[in-house]
Amino acid sequence: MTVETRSLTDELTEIVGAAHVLTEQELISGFVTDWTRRWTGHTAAVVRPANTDEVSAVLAACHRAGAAVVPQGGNTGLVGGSVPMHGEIVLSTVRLNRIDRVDPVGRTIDAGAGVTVAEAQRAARHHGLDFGIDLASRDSATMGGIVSTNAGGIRMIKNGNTRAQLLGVEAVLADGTVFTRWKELTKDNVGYDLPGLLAGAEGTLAVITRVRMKLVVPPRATKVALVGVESVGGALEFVDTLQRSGLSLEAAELMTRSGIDLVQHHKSLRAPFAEDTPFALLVEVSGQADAQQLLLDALTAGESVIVDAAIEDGPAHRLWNYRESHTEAVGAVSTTPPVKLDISTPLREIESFLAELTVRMRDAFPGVRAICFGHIGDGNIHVNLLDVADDQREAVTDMVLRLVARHDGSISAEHGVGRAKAPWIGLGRTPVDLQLMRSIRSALDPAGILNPAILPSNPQP
Ligand code: 2HG
Ligand code: ZN
Repeated sequence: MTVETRSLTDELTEIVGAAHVLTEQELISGFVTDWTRRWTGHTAAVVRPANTDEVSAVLAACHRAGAAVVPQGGNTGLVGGSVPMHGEIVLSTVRLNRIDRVDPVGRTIDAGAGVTVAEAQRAARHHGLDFGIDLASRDSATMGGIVSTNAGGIRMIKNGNTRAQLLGVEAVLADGTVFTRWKELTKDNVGYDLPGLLAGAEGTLAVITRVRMKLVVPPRATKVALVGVESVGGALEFVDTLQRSGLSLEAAELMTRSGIDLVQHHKSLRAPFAEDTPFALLVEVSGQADAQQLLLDALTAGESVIVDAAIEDGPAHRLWNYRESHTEAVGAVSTTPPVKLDISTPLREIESFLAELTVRMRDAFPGVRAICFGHIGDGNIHVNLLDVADDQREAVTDMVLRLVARHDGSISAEHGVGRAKAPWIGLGRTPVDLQLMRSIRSALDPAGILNPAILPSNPQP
């Protein structure tokens, strides 16, 4: 440890207390490795401030010392955006875990950045409402984390992304200045949308400490159908049929036979269908009292593309389990940390993208297994590549992301850029766009101490 680091650690200890500056290896190991175990960094200290004032003092101290800082929520990110790869101080939001208020009239929730998505959901449900974002990592993912990555999740098709839920934000700039825009207005056009700018900034512009988010009225009842289809085109056709049927589409998720097989074995589940189909679509719908009938009508109308279907009343955990266990099963089964490429394409391109991907993978990387699944209604596919040798990671990522770009897609749909995609950011944004991002960044953090290794650093064309 250097002399400067030691004195910074002392200063941080004065601010948050000795119990909340972690320096010992066994205490910090969970903060320096990401969920996928692909990214492991190192740090002199993990700091856990209890409130905004402490976050401000911590950042001011780091700023004075010229020490870089990586903010971290539940550490469930999948692009290595919240691990200290270059020895940055880790600022954990775990203690910013208070829900200050749920307003059932204005339908808003005020929550600390470290409140988990599941806690926000529970608080909202207590008032007959719900939080509009849901994702498999709900028990660990935090409000600050989902805002910072602008997470999408399984309800995005109904409620929009995290940015769309965000009304107000309290955040601390790199030098310790506290920025607050704390309105509960859905219409408020006074100048730039700064909360919206912080959403998706991946902790590079400020550390979010509190958020005011919209809540939604939940559907009174839902039906879930797991539908076996022959093709991606068939799945999209059925989604379209549902959207035109008078039902409200709550979720639309695509899986492949190989993904379902993997989950089935990993979780010891029964096969969902009597007959094997190359793709499965999980849909959740809500509607009036006749939702069951409308769903059956839609399934009948979709007969030409549907091979088999199972229907259950929501929440239908049994059916959702096939979809929600994909990440865990992939992580457990792959012999190497999976290469996780969260991408999106226009709906018209999904089928050709996946077909081309299959052929290219087979030809160029025969030992690599590709498991693709995701939020098909949003054009968002999670390309998970298993058993990728270390010396193949870059080449396979490059191949997939270039293919995405050729299909008019985005190299990051909902997980962020992080470290995993940083070298390819030029595939998604023009040089002028990147320059504007850099200007914004240096306006807010001229010394470049907030998560300096990401967004937008050194793109390769
Ligand atoms: C999901 O949709 C998450 O389940 C994780 O975004 C996706 O593991 C993944 O690639
Ligand atoms: Zn997802």
